[in-house]
Amino acid sequence: MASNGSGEKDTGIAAGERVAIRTCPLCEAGCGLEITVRGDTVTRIRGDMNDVFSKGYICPKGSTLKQLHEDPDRLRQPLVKRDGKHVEVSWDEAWEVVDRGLTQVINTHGRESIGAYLGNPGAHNLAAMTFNRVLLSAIGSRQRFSASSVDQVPKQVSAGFMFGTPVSVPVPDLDRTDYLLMLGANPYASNGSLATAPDWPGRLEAIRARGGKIVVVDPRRSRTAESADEWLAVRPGTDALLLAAMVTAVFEAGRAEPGDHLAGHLNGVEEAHAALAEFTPERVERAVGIDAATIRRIALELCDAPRAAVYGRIGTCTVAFGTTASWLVDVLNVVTGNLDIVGGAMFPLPVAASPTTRGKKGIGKGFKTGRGKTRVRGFPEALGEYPAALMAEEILTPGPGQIRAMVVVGGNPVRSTPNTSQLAEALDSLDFMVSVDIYLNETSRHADVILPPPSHLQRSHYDLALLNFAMRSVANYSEPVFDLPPGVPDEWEILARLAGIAQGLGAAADPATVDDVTIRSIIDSTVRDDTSVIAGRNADDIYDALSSPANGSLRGPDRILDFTLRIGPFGEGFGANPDGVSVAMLKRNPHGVDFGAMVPRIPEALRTPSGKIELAPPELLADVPRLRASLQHDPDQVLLVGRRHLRSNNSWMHNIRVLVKGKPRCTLQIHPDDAARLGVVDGAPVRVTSRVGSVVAPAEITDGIRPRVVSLPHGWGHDEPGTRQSVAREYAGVNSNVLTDHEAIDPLSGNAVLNGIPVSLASVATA
Ligand SMILES: Nc1nc2c(c(=O)[nH]1)N[C@H]1C(S)=C(S)[C@@H](COP(=O)(O)OP(=O)(O)OC[C@H]3O[C@@H](n4cnc5c(=O)[nH]c(N)nc54)[C@H](O)[C@@H]3O)O[C@H]1N2
Ligand SMILES: Nc1nc2c(c(=O)[nH]1)N[C@H]1C(S)=C(S)[C@@H](COP(=O)(O)OP(=O)(O)OC[C@H]3O[C@@H](n4cnc5c(=O)[nH]c(N)nc54)[C@H](O)[C@@H]3O)O[C@H]1N2
Ligand code: SF4
Ligand SMILES: [Mo]
Repeated sequence: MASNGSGEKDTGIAAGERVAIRTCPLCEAGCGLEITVRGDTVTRIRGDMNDVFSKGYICPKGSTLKQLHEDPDRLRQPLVKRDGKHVEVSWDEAWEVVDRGLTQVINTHGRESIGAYLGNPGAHNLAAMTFNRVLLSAIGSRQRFSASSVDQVPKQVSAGFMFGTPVSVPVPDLDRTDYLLMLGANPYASNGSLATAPDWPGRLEAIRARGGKIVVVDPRRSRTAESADEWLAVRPGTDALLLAAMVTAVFEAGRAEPGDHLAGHLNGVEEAHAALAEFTPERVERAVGIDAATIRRIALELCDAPRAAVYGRIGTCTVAFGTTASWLVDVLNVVTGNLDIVGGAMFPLPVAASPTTRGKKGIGKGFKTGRGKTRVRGFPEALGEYPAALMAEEILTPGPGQIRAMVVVGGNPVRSTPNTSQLAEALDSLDFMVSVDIYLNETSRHADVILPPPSHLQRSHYDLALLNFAMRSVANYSEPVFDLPPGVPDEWEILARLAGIAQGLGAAADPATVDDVTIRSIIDSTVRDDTSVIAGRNADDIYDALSSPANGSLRGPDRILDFTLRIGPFGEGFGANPDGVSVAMLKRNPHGVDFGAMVPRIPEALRTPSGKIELAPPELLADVPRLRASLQHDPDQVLLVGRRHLRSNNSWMHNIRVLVKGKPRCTLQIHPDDAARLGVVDGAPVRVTSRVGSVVAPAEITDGIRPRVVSLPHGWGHDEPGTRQSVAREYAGVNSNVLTDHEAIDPLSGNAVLNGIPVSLASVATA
């Protein structure tokens, strides 16, 4: 039985009940949950008051892990498609079908004909964080795609160029800042992203309560904009121009002062200034839709505030200038003197070993893109992946290397990537497809086999990815709340067995063997790394220390995690620091361990070849002409943007009734002037048409949006035939990614353009 976790004396726990402490895996906030259990039933979920980071905070999604666990539509058994219908089969049968399907495609068309798409829940999932890469290397194809290229790749590319690694992302030090300029983020709905902290709303309110200021740049008056001091209704897709003008305004005012702490650690200040000088506030104001005086004022407020931070997210990433905007966020942080200061934009120090703590301090190999090119149009790779937007053409275009089989792990690209009609057609044309997913949904319905991992409450948890971006150096390990029933594989075992099959080990491939080979190779490379705490140690000794009964006989993700924690900056170091962090130590501290707020990390955190911050990476300077061209625009063009709601989680929590009931949320937000011109009233159906598709959604007339901008949330459209999400079907909504265009891609990162889509509108009544 999984341990009871809490050592606390608890009120309200009845006889026969136990309490389990667990981190919520649903979003990046990583809140601690206190889960009360009777037998095999969850009786209550509330915030863990003793969690070192979240201190009891929880949003409405957190407690629905109970409903998710109990959802009768959640798959418990593998499904195989027979005569066009998915039927339940035994695990052995499913593995036979997978082995036949994958092996045949590999034998006939080669490994490059296997594509893989990894979805967002993998970033919140220890099994996926440790075994997806094992699976990818076992497949051995470069046709790799993920939700990253409909999300944060631009920020990772700009961070890579500037600071040396794709996780060297500065995050706003919310708890100590006096001024926050926030672009394209709505943490009141999202709970924050690439800047991990529970209770963003509370942290934002605290900034204002201590006399600080918050400015929000968003075409919509989001809940976050509403609670801010100032809302700047930017024209979609123009944040890069806005930021360039702010940087220029700082230089023109003679206020560019990166600070003594960065002296000697900066390259390219003058080059950046020169390249951006043409983008004066006056030159950009019409395109951006914010007047020049305001642009100058905000830029100087950033200089004047004792401690300020600039932060950009989805609305700055999923646009045509995603990488440029992400770069300029940090250029602005630097020139206003706010990078790497307490209360500014700082580099987290994650507890588990990470690219910013491994290797030689202060210098590194740096970061490159374009180490491969897509087969069809020669689009460059970024972060070892190709753009998800180009997945369909790689499947549909004949020729050597054409994708003939897909492996999808925890992703719903038929709802989350651009031009989903094209992608659905592409998936239907495959020779074979396997989905590792908990639901039969819009994507997995195309799969020949669906392999369901167990419930989130049946696995261990550590936020290996998202704690790289955390505002405090915290570590929480969660044991499974419920044990797995006999014969049911854990998610890592599914991934490891898939890897074994892809390697040719057959349907009976043993996950334990794959696991052993994996941990041994990680240990081997680390003992050979002379910067590591276990440099020169005997690899077998390290292996034994991890795997022994005295260490809990760890296997799978837990063993890899233990290793990663022990060699990290706060780690136990395999004896070097006996009080340091390990899985065992975290098990003794179920509410987490807190090593404190962020600390200045320049130059130690840098991994650029120069050992300096590169403020003017050549790749970004080369893109300035395209930025200049974007000053030309049609002011009458209607542009579509997205939005999130606190009770949604991308496409996949819509089967939980408590989260979807109430007023329909999949509405088209439209300004009263635009509604009047169209002649539509609130609630009336509006046809939205883009270059690639068309949908009809009900109008929600609101002055909380810029004129000529409309907004539709993504992740809806749950009325496809052959899916098994009965609640979601009742609240189907429409799929906004029918409208987004697979041709619209940020050239520097390959990220899809999901905001600022040119559309036309028509009243359905008059059409
Ligand atoms: N409740 C909930 N929480 C979530 C998620 C969810 O689906 N639901 N998803 C999670 C995931 S995967 C992520 S990546 C994060 C994302 O977290 P956030 O980045 O905070 O995402 P959003 O809430 O979509 O906020 C993006 C904002 O950008 C605005 N916007 C659109 N276009 C532009 C533009 O061109 N410029 C500017 N400046 N703004 C623009 C939109 O109006 C919107 O208000 O949220 C995570 N948390
Ligand atoms: N227009 C528009 N499109 C967007 C966005 C936008 O703002 N606007 N946002 C983008 C962003 S930021 C993101 S991250 C992507 C998300 O893109 P995806 O990751 O492709 O989509 P999700 O909706 O998160 O679907 C996750 C899938 O994983 C399954 N799942 C849930 N938990 C688990 C698990 O533990 N294991 C496994 N194996 N499967 C699981 C769910 O059933 C679902 O099928 O969407 C992107 N798409
Ligand atoms: S904010 Fe995110 S992590 Fe916290 S309870 Fe809600 S969904 Fe879970
Ligand atoms: Mo995301």
